[in-house]
Amino acid sequence: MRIVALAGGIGGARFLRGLREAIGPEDEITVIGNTGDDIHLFGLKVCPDLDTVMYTLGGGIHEEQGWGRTDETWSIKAEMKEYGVGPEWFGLGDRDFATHLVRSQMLTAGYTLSQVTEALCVRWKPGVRLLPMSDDRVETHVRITDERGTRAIHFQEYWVKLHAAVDAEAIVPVGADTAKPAPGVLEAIAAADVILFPPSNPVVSIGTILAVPGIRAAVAAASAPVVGLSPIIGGAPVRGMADKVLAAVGVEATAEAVALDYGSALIDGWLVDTVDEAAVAAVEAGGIACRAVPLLMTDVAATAEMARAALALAEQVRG
Ligand code: FO1
Repeated sequence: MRIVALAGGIGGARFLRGLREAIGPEDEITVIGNTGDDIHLFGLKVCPDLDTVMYTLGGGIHEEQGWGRTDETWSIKAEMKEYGVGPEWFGLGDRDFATHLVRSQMLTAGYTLSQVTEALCVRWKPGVRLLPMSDDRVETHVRITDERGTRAIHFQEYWVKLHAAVDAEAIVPVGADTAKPAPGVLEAIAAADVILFPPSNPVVSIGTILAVPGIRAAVAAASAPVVGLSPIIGGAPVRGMADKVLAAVGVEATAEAVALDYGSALIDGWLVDTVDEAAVAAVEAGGIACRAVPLLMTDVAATAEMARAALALAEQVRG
């Protein structure tokens, strides 16, 4: 079975670890990773979501934090601070710096982001084929209004520095409109037996991937069933601040609203948590098959169970 998953950072990566556990040896997973969170810092290209997937599946992730490297040290950052060079609010550790040096060196030498990602994965062996959504530069910006007025800031500044404490007025994946899907992305979608939307952020992760021209249409036209898992449980994001960015696009932070916003033209099935069982009828009324199952990724075994439920629902909607 050929499984394609669209993934953001921490939630997506943890789900993929369960999915990898749930499948058989003959099954293969292609991950289309969000690169809208990418940022250029310290002269380096940082790809938080690709790295979070790669480190999580490759065993190098800082488990509690969910991003960055395990057993990290912070000498480079401290040295940069001595030079007065920031930003201080973004945590790039020494081990992580090495990844970014390799990536940036290869990009400068003319390799594409897809080629660089493949090269980095030679070390990490994530057990999936990890593709960036695009080799072109896309960076999500957030429009806010604060004491300094109305302005657009990079998503990482909004998320990490401001902790999404200010209302997001608009979310713009800058560059997405002219970006092309990376090599292999549309082919993987067309050849898939199942397409999964992990419990990633529907706006700034899955939404950004779908904003790359051609990807949304390819998913909608795919012969494979498309099944998503709700990142919202009991009216709140399981982690992160998805409610803030959902508000910016006028979608309520409920399991049902997120499903209906994707819509039956895009997804065939949707899993909600058991606490949201009451949402099942409304989702099904919107033409999307829906089941309520436990959706808390408490450990790999529980996450694998979620993945099995998603694959089972895909089988059911396939008919
Ligand atoms: N998240 C934070 O909350 N604080 C950080 O300082 C931070 C640094 C960071 C460095 C590398 C990386 O790959 C991820 C990092 N993240 C950090 C996570 C990241 O900001 C977001 O969680 C994702 O972009 C959203 O998916």
